Amino acid sequence: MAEIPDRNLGLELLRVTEAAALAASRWVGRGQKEAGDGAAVDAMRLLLSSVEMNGTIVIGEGEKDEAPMLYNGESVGNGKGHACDVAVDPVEGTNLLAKGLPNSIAVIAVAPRGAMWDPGPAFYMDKLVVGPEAAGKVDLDASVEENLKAIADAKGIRVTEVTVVLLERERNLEKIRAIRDVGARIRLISDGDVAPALMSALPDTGIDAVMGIGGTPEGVITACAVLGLGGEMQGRLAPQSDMERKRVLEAGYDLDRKLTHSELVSGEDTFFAATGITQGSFLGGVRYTRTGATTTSLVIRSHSGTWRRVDSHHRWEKLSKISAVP
Ligand code: VTB
Ligand code: MG
Ligand code: MG
Repeated sequence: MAEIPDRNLGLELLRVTEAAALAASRWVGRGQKEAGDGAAVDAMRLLLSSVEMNGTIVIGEGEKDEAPMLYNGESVGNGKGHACDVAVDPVEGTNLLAKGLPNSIAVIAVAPRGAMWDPGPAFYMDKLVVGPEAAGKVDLDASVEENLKAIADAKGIRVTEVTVVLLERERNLEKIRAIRDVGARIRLISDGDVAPALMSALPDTGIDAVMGIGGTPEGVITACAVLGLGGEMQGRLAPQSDMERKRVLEAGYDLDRKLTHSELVSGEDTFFAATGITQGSFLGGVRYTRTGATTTSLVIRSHSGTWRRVDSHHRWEKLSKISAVP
């Protein structure tokens, strides 16, 4: 007899990121990133309380003692069921939100307790993210040229046809130059390297890789998605100040260690959900209609390898009768 299919927690997490995106969408382009972030955090917390899990935030908004802010160590979920680690970024790309620029997303990832690598005081990480075709063929320690060639070979395109996304930062200039030397194409972004990382691991998005130094928490969140999508991510801590370096070393982290996505999140039971806030290239942004709003989301479950794009239609009138969101 066939086994009874188990639950896909990701489908419940989808409601969490949808609520965060709907709340944040009120702040698109209004120049107030804290207000937008705050709205998303509140919505996320509220919806998380309905999810059946015994979760602990391991990647959150930092240890903010005062307001209930999804701080590290906070318990989330209804307390029942399996113990799990939870990583959130209620608004990944608060500057993008404040300026109304593309690709800000609300994102959450859940894995069994202890499965997520703890970024501790490490803010910055050098990253390399590719999709399933190039998985196993790239190496953070190889030259940019070798990696670009490997990606091109794996995808059956020319190296000049490969498109890489990087954060436009001084710290990434050397890599940008190296990519240009090889003749590959670049998309520079001002913020938000999770959305393009998702795109590099999904088919037919026009993005082949994400490279360069971005956030460590975002790196762990990305690893959860990449694991489920069958892509590959590698990272290495890259502190950007003496203070960060000192704190990271004191906390016992190894700056030379190359971390694979399976080290950033171990095991095979990870859930990931993301919803577009501002209009993005893969996930559409929140759009208002006469009766409510629409959202576009991505849900990934690593155990089955299933990923879904979900278009949702929200109706204010009905929602207001059954919950405080939006
Ligand atoms: C990185 C990146 C994020 O913030 O953390 C960046 O991974 C912070 O880098 O996606 P800077 O200090 O150089 O701005 C994001 O862009 C948004 O959280
Ligand atoms: Mg972020
Ligand atoms: Mg954020």
